[in-house]
Amino acid sequence: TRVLGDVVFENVDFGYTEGKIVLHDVALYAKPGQKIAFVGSTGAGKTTITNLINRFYPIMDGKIRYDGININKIHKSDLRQSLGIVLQDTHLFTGTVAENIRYGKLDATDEEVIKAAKLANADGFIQHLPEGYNSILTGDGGSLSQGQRQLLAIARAAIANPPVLILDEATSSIDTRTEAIVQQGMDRLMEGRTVFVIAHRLSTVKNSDVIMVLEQGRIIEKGSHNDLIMQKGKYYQLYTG
Ligand code: TTP
Ligand code: MG
Repeated sequence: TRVLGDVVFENVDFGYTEGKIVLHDVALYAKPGQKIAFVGSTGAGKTTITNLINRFYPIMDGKIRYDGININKIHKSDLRQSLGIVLQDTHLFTGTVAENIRYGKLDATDEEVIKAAKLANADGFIQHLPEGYNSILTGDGGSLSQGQRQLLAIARAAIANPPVLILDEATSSIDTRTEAIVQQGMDRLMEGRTVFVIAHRLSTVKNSDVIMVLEQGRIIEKGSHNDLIMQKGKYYQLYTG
């Protein structure tokens, strides 16, 4: 059974090693379909929170629940099916474009592969490759641009159709036209899912339902863009910076 996408953290404490706590008393409530953005300086704990949503590590104190169920009681395969991840650097393997997309759902049909690629805005560039969907990519995807690799990552996440999505936005600059294409694919991917995004683009942050500002492992502010601007705290400083 897949989760619906209701995710809760209650008073979560966590450290990678005994005696060094990196997240303190983190509380978080995401309703199905909500978009939650994490912002904060380097080392604040953004990636660590997404690691815990993935249950990559056991927490030290507190509770994490999916649809009210303790994360530790959810079957590993159910959790894996419920979560999609799009990271800054997509791992592509040596194989065809179709195989690289199908990695998100191994039994997907050709039609599903094309549908996911279209949703991701990847279909256009794929059609222009010499062998289309059968073109062979090398392991590092070296023959593709960074933007094209991102579009394949979006297609790969879309084909799995997960209720919960974790995004780590790229910081590196791609040209404006490509960025708009990637953004449109991302927007379509996020539609109807609970999304946790480590946000670097201001447009993403502004459009999130809840923005969580992290500092040294603590959530120091949370609210909508307008709430936080009115509050004139850390977010306001970052935004007007
Ligand atoms: P992160 O969670 O990696 O901080 P961040 O994602 O906010 O930073 P960045 O913007 O640079 O990506 O780190 C929080 C703390 O945890 C920091 O002290 C480093 C430490 N840490 C580990 O010890 N092991 C790990 O695997 C990770 C990811 C972080
Ligand atoms: Mg990080």
